[in-house]
Amino acid sequence: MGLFGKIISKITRTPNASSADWDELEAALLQSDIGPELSSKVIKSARSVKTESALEAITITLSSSLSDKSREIERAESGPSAILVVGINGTGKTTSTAKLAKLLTNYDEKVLLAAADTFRAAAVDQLRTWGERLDIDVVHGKESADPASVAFDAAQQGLGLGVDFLIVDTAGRMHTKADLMDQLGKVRRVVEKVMPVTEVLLVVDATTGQNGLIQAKVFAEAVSLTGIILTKTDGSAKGGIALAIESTLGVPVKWIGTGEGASDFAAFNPEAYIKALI
Ligand SMILES: Nc1nc2c(ncn2[C@@H]2O[C@H](COP(=O)(O)OP(=O)(O)OP(=O)(O)O)[C@@H](O)[C@H]2O)c(=O)[nH]1
Ligand SMILES: [Mg+2]
Repeated sequence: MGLFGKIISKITRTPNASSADWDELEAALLQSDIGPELSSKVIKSARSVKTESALEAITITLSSSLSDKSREIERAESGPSAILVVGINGTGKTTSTAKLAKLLTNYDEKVLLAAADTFRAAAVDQLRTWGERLDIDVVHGKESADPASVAFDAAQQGLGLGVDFLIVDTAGRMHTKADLMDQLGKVRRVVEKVMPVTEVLLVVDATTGQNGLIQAKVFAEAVSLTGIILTKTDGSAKGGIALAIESTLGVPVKWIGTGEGASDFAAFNPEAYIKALI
């Protein structure tokens, strides 16, 4: 049974659910990280119908809060497309970059990776190790090079090589640091001189709960996000953050990370997700 399953089935079996029952449901909703706004919307819709229909009302409210944007990968009509992978520190950007590259190569797409996290030498090595493991080329620059210049070089090389996708791994940055957020805009602009940036993916760690929504809001303002990769869904996270982000910002969750391995990655399935929640 999902997170709210127990309390929902109690309510649907009781003709006159008590206010304590509704409070219990609201607490369960809040604990799932879907956020206070959506929680009260769900309670309102469930209370507006007969209790035996509460489950249906909740399912409808949750489903209609999902983004209606496509969850498919966006690509250029012809020629290569660039994907920027962004987010705060340690959310799983580099790992997700590798996982996405693997997924695309499984579909016979030609992929090139750019190590635009130039803050730490270890970051470049991490992506290069993935590249070797997956047999995918990685473009990198000198230590502490300008990330935009590495991304630009990679885009030019990608164009020359005739790749389908260039995936740019960027450094973790605090969403509160304006200069670092501006740097992302610059990375985007220089890549766009060479090829269209069709995806800007924000990597959100599911275990950070409601903070993920704040991150998404700030990143969405700085660089227009096209999708979310929700990582560490194999951990203790309740996962409601996916709904909180989708209902607030309309940015779709496109993939989820389910572990540390290259194949621990899946397309986000909204129906299965709602079912698991309730
Ligand atoms: N369990 C689990 N671990 C993950 C997942 N995705 C990433 N990780 C782990 O999270 C840690 C951080 O991953 P990175 O890919 O280095 O994160 P990052 O965002 O690139 O980090 P910085 O570049 O330092 O900002 C690593 O130990 C990964 O193995 C996931 O879906 N599930
Ligand atoms: Mg990284």
